[in-house]
Amino acid sequence: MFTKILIANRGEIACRVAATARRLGIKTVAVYSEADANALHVASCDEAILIGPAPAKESYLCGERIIAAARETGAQAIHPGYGFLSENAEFAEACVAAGLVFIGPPASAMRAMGSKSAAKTLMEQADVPLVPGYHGEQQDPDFLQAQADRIGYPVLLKASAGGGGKGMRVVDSAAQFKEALASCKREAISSFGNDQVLAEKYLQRPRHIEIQVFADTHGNCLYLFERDCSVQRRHQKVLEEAPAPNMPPERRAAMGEAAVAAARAVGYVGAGTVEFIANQDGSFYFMEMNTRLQVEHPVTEMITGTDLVEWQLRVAAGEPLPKTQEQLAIHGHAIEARIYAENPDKGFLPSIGTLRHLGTPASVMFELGGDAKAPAPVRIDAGVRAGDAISPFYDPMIAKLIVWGANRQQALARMAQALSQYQVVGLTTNVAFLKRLVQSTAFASADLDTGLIERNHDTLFTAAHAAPAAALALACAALMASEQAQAASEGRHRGDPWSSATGWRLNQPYLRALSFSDEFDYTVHLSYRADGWLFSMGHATGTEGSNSSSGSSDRDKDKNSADGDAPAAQLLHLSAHHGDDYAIRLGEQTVHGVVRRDDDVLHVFTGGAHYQLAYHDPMAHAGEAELDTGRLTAPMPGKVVAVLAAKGQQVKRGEALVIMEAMKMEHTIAAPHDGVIEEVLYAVGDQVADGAPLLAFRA
Ligand code: MV4
Repeated sequence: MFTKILIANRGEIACRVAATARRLGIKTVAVYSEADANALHVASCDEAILIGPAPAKESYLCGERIIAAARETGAQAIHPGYGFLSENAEFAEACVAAGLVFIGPPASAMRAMGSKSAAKTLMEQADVPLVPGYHGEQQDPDFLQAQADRIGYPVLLKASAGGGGKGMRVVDSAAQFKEALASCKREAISSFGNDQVLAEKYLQRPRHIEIQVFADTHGNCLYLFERDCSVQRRHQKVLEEAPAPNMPPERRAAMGEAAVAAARAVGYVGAGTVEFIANQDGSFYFMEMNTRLQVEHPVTEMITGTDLVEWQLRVAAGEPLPKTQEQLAIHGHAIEARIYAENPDKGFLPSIGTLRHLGTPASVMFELGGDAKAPAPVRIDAGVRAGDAISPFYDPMIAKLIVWGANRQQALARMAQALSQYQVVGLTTNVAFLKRLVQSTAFASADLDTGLIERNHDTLFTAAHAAPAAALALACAALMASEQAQAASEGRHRGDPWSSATGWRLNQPYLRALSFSDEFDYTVHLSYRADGWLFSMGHATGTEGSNSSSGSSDRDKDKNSADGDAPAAQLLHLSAHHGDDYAIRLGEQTVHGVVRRDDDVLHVFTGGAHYQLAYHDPMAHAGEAELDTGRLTAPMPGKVVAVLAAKGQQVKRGEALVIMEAMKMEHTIAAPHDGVIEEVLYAVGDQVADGAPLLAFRA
């Protein structure tokens, strides 16, 4: 076995490989770009070598620098992870030429699977089932049209050198063929520099089922069953699971044996995946082979109790496969969700920025040694931690969340629960989208095919909902707690309306209006009581499009109201809090949640949902404008909603005195400097004209 390996990758897969190496007592060398100097994968390895600037072309794709780093550090082998150089035959050869072991298949096997049409010819000879079609050299348009007519429409044209869905055209009828062929060839030449195409029968609702295979250098080759990766969007996998739902044992064996035949046909060694597309009736056809360890390998590890990176290292070191086909069995069900920094409501646009806060369900990094009988229910493979940035240079994946259950139903429930416990502040993520997806009828009932997301678009991409009272109450509780803590630390007691230790000394109820917004505007009124706060919420009002708050009609208000009619006031009581964890009572409800403040935004995680409530702090804004002028007048015509000061009271500079509501916004009038209130000129509920003096104040 090796004593030191270099990991030619970054992010979660570099950390994943390092974890197994560490367990096996193998030293690790990380390589990193300038953007990754403080990355988790660098910290996960024993040594680290800087290989270049942030762009992957100048660092992670720079084979020469990586090989030099391996030689410099005395590493004996290079693990390429996935992506980057993992399927680059020249790099694999260069490693060998430099006296290093490439932890992956021989270059010849990568090349044999590199061209779609050449691979199909090999597969045909090995009796691996192929979609009815034509994958030969002849490219004359009339000849290809005759082939398409023979196959029968709809026909799918694919660029021979393509992959990942690029350079594909569906042809519905003979009349459309020539035009589609020309367009497919144009895309093929511009994307891959090669305009050869192949034609196949187009399958209407296919499933993507792939088989994990493993081969060693002693002539052994086996399969570790299948993964169903049908849930994709634009050829990006979103959810992966193992085993495939509704797979009869005979078909599993037939697909496994076909995959092993495919691997043997190209002299495969190491971890590989043979992709099939399957019809709903179960018939399956070879698509392509991925000559690397795949992103979704953990679901296979969980159901088979194996560590596939350990297998890769053993095979690369010349050892035989650790198990035989007969020793492998499926135990339970595993599902993986890819957690991405992206915005599902904006076409899955990557979200770049810093992970300000990361809360995760209890989990392990991966199965140590692999106890097949008792896998951890939740595994997280992550390459970033709180404080790290998601940069525009690399894939914006935050983590892979993998759950195991005794059966699919249990795995599904655990996935929904784990997603509910995944809390990210600082970046937009697909967590809520994933949760809707795993809870959708289509996914829950295993009605899987590659069109699942598009077909269920309306339920998966839902219109924004107004935050419930409980979320706003948590936000208020957090604000109160933090203001109180701040007052206590500053030794302020008097004149601090939030210091409930002293309570409000006057004979009038102490009222405060707080405003928040997300896609909606919220106003919460709190009035101080000995046993808590009386909490009442106005209507939530939409702020977008036809729900614009300015001029919104009563009908609009009803439509967007959080709870129908404005709910009656309820007693809000902060029961306990530990850090960001809050327990409150709101009326009869007991509510628990996490509230993280990120500048002006309160992130409230409760009931499995994430609310991002911008808090419009009156002290931060309204007060400032008044400070200079010293005016204590109404900034515009409106209504007094709170009077926070009383005649004769001494107040400090910046202290809120009166809150007005005008144009659906709250305006706080604050003390321009320390002084005494001589007279309060208006009461709660009074209408005030623009410019009217509100208080008489003496410095
Ligand atoms: C197909 C197909 C239907 N019929 N071939 C897309 C990427 C490439 N690897 C193969 N792909 C497909 N080939 C025939 N004859 C449908 C797809 C396809 C697909 C396949 C797997 C996973 C997701 C997909 C999404 C759209 C289309």
